[in-house]
This record gives sequence, structure tokens and C-alpha cells, in this order.
Amino acid sequence: MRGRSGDRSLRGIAITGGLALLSGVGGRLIGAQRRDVSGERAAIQLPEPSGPTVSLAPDADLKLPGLTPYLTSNSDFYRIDTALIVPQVSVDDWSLRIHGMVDHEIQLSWDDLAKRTPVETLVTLACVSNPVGGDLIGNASWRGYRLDELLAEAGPHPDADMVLSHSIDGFTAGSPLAVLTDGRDALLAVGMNGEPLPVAHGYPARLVVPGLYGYVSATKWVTELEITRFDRATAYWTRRGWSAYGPIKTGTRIDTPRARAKLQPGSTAIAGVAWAQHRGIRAVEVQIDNGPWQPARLSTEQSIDTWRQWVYDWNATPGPHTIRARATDGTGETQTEARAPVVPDGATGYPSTTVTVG
Ligand SMILES: Nc1nc2c(c(=O)[nH]1)N[C@H]1C(S)=C(S)[C@@H](COP(=O)(O)O)O[C@H]1N2
Ligand SMILES: [Mo]
Repeated sequence: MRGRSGDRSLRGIAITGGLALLSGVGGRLIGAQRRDVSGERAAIQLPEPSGPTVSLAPDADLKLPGLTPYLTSNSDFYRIDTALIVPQVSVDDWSLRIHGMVDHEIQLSWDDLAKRTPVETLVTLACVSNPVGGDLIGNASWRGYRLDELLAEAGPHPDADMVLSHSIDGFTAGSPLAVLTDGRDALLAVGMNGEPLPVAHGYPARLVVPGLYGYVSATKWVTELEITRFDRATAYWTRRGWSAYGPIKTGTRIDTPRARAKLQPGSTAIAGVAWAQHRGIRAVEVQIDNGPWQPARLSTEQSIDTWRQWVYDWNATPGPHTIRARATDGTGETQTEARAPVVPDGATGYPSTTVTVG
């Protein structure tokens, strides 16, 4: 980050695999965050979800060498934080206020939540600042409370169209009210992969919305849902040049072979992941050099809200080669070949990997 205004980089604050890549100053220091809620978190018992807990379809994970696992562990999950110090929020101090353009303002404490029954669902979360081929994307099971139910209790006014979620650290995200209430599994999440949310991923509560980039939906350490309008409120990253709306674009990534790999001739698995959250992935195709596009084999579709793995068996011939891939979503639309940068609303273009065989 380069300063408070005119800052257009979410990438500078990306933290992946526990490695901090902090460039310059920015973010905000949270006042007097001297405590540590990790002990409290370890003792929390999450309520059991209604319905079955998540179980994986056969072949949802093809388990190929070099291919990203279907499920991302909490420790491998990417992180994006504007705060330089991870907020430490105790369940004793936490509450969620739903207010603004509503009939009944609501305030929920942790104990109020415990009286409700959560659901559990798989959602692939993605960052708008993920470049083509990048790793700011991960897939986890989330346990939480349906936002459509919580919002219905507050009674949003008919002319409201935005839910501005506020974090304790000052971060805000603006989500279309219509997306949070259209029946998808938009959650006030308290659990990630069967554990309480890790502190760095928003403990004790955050939002998770299938189909929206994190900067417009996935508020961590969430404390307020302000029901408002896009023509009245502007969220954190939108003030810094990013789009007010952030639906996730269809994308795919080549995981193996790695860029500049030296390969033996013959049978070679080309494999990766593809995503189009809440539309689903219908097909992935692979192209070698300027050859025809060939269909890849897909992993079993676990849900339209999560990525799918794909693999293409290539008979590698000696020489240098360029491998490209493209995905088609559940509506039949193929991702665009036109390259776009991550600003203002997400990168586009086909991923490409160059290898040498022989
Ligand atoms: N409080 C807060 N919530 C936040 C952010 C943040 O900086 N602060 N980053 C958002 C962005 S840009 C993304 S992509 C997701 C990332 O969630 P993760 O860090 O759990 O992967 O969180 C969103 N929620
Ligand atoms: Mo993000």
C-alpha cells in the first residue's frame, strides 16, 4: 500500500502462506490490541450444523501430484488484511448490529447466535487482486448462519440495495442486498474447515458470500451490517479506485507442469483448477502451441460455489511448448481471452505456461 488516498493496490497487502508482503505503510493500527484470543478460541465449541456436515463427492479431489488439493487447509489459505495487526476480538465483546434502512434494528451477541442452528457449506473464496495464474484463491468449508434469514428479521426497506458490512478494524465491504438474499449460501461464518475461524481469518465471525470477490463481501471481524444504498455509501476499496461491484469472473489456473519445467517426452498430466462461483464450471479446454482446443477431464462437481480440478493427458513431444487453458461456466459462457489487469474489478485472460520437452 502506498498511502491512504489514491491507493490502488490490494496486492501489496497480500499475505500468503503466512509470509507477510507488506510494502510501505498503510492499513491502520488497532488501538491497544494487546490481548490474544487464541486461548479462548481453542476452547470454543461450535454448534452442530443442521443437515449433513460436508462430505466430499467421489473424485471431487483427483489427488494428482502438483495439483492444488480440492480443499485448502486453514494454514495454507491466503490472507488479505488492511490492518497491520490482526484484530483480537473476544466473543464476550463481539456483537453484530443490523441497522440502517430496516424496519427493526437487531443486535446479536455470541450467546444469541449460539441459540440458532448454523449450516455448513463449501465456498471457494477469491481475491479481486489475484492475477491470472495467481494463488489468492482458496476453498474451505464454512459453518455459519444464513444472512438471508438474519436480514429478513431486520426487514430491509424496499428501496435499499446494499449491505455495507463493517469490521472492527474499519474495513468495509458493500454487497448487493439482492445477492445476499437470492437463496445462495451467503453466511455469517463462525467456523472454517470444522474449527472456529482462525484469528487471522476473522475470529469470531466474518461474512462469506459465494460468487463475490472478498473485497465486496467477505468482511472479517464483522460487527455491523448497515442496510443502505450504492448511491449513498462507498466501501473501503471502492474509495481507493476499485469497482463498487465485484462478481467473481470465470477463471482457470494451470498448476502442473510448472512454468519453465523441463519434461520427458510422452504421457504428461497437465492439470489445474477452474472456478466460476455460483455459476459452476461446465468445461475446461487445453491448447498446446497453436493446436486445437482439447477438452480436459473434470473432477466431480461438488457444488457450483466451489472450484473444480481438471486434467488433460498430453503426449509431450520434444521441443519448447506453450500450454494454455480456458474455462466455460455453467451458463455456457467461456472466459474471455482479452487480458485485463486486476484493477478495477478482476483480471481476465487465459493462463499460459511455457515448458521444454526433451
Ligand atoms: N476486516 C477485513 N476484512 C476483509 C479484508 C480486510 O482487509 N479486512 N480483506 C478482504 C479481502 S480483499 C479478501 S479477498 C478476503 C480475504 O479473506 P481471507 O484473508 O480470510 O482469505 O477478506 C476480505 N475481508
Ligand atoms: Mo481481496
